[in-house]
Amino acid sequence: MPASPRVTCPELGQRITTADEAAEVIRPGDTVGISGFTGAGFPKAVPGALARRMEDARARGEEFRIGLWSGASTGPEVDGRLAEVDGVDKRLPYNSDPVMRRRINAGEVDYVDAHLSHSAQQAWFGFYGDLDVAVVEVAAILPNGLLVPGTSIGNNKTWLDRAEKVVLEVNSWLPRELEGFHDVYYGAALPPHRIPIQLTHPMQRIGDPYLRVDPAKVVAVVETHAPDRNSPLAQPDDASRAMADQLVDFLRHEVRAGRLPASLLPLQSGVGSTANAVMEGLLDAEFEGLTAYTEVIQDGLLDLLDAGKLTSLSSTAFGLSPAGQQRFLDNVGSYKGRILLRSQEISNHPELVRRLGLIAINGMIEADIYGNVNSTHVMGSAIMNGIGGSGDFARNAYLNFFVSPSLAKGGAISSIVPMVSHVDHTEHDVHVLITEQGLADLRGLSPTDRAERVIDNCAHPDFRDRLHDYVARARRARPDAQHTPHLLEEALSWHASYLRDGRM
Ligand code: 0RQ
Repeated sequence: MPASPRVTCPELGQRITTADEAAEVIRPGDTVGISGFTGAGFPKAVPGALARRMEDARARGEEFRIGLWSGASTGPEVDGRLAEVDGVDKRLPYNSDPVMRRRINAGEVDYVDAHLSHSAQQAWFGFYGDLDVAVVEVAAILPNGLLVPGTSIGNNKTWLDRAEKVVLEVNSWLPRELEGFHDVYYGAALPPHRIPIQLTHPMQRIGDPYLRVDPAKVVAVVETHAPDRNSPLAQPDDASRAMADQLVDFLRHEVRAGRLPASLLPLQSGVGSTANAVMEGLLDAEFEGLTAYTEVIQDGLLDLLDAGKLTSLSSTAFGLSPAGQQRFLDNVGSYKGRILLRSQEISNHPELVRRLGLIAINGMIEADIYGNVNSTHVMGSAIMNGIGGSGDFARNAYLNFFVSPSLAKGGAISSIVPMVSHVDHTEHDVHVLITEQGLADLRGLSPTDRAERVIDNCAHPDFRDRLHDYVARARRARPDAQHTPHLLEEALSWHASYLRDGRM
């Protein structure tokens, strides 16, 4: 008799234990690699048990902090809870939890904000040091010890391979039908032994449906029954609808010009309400037979799939609202064969993004008049989330878009500035900027032509004159430096003035 319907491997069935006992495996100073990507597939029980141990240690006057690695963002039960008890000294490669964000911005947690496609390989290269424990959520353990992954794969393969000890959480809330939704690539090698990744279509299978683990490393198996915690998405507003319209019109224009096929190219859509609304804009458009090669499945993509506009979609994780999650769970069988989850080193792989020729659509905090984009830092210093996959996709896409309302903070500040306060995507990488005001196609333009177009098409009218005046004065100031004219002191004081005026 198996120990549990979800744990049918006799050897691993013997390691079933409680979350509290499993958490004992983690020692102060350890580095722990957990599953989880955009609120999907994070371990539900062991992090809470670990946080309780940390609190007990603190009550005894002892320090108990760990290094925490994940796929991307997790849920409040992980990042929020561990940050509450001040249990993390180093976090990588992505966070969007507000409590963890506060600790990072207070200088209490070291945050390594890395490209999501880099995290697995850099762990393999040894850039981050050793991994002591992996805590990975799965949907089931098969009789032969293979693992049925859950609602995200993220870095799970790498953490399972690299960690000295492994704790598995088997979550019976996850539909058992998830078996068959995954493609885990096991062909990766380190330079100089790398070979091309033979993927030429978004839905092509190049790996196994299962994760592998050395059973000798599995020190505990914990059974849970708990939902993913995905956040509700803001309803599309007039601004996001206007941005969606801009995007759809532009795609139409590109098809007419013969630069895109009628069914477009595989779509990648970033996180956030704006990026989601833009996807929803495709629902009413004429494009059919769409595909997606992305890292997060937000509701907008599920809508396109349900409407038959999108034929299939490859990702590394779900990132659905509670309503979207319920829709997926209610119809899970109908999505099999149309949704494929991969490791994030494959979903975000530069080689594959370039080969497939993606259309990448991501949110931004601000852009400057020359086309540099800041996706991560508010006023140059405070981290919002992280670069995530935006660099993996944008830099290598066939065509990339960055979208944002033209104003932020209730209209007090402009998202189009003379010089971004932090650069994530350089002017060399950025193709098209979209705000509710309009769209600036920057392809093939010199910096000064870009400046005119960004100001006229994307900046809010309240800021246009000021930005034009900036460029004109910068041009006059340095006749010998006309390529990318700037007034350096003034460029920097643009943001400083927001802080001085108390607008931020
Ligand atoms: O902060 O809630 O404290 O007011 O930034 O802004 O308008 O809600 O926008 O949800 O679309 O997110 C870039 C953050 C946009 C997101 C970003 C403040 C604003 C608010 C959020 P408050 P909105 P969205 C693949 C792709 C990087 C990762 C990525 C992101 C908050 O898209 O994290 O692309 N991208 N990954 O007030 C000051 C400005 C501002 C500003 C916005 N100009 N100045 N604050 N804000 N503009 C997915 C993954 O990688 C997992």
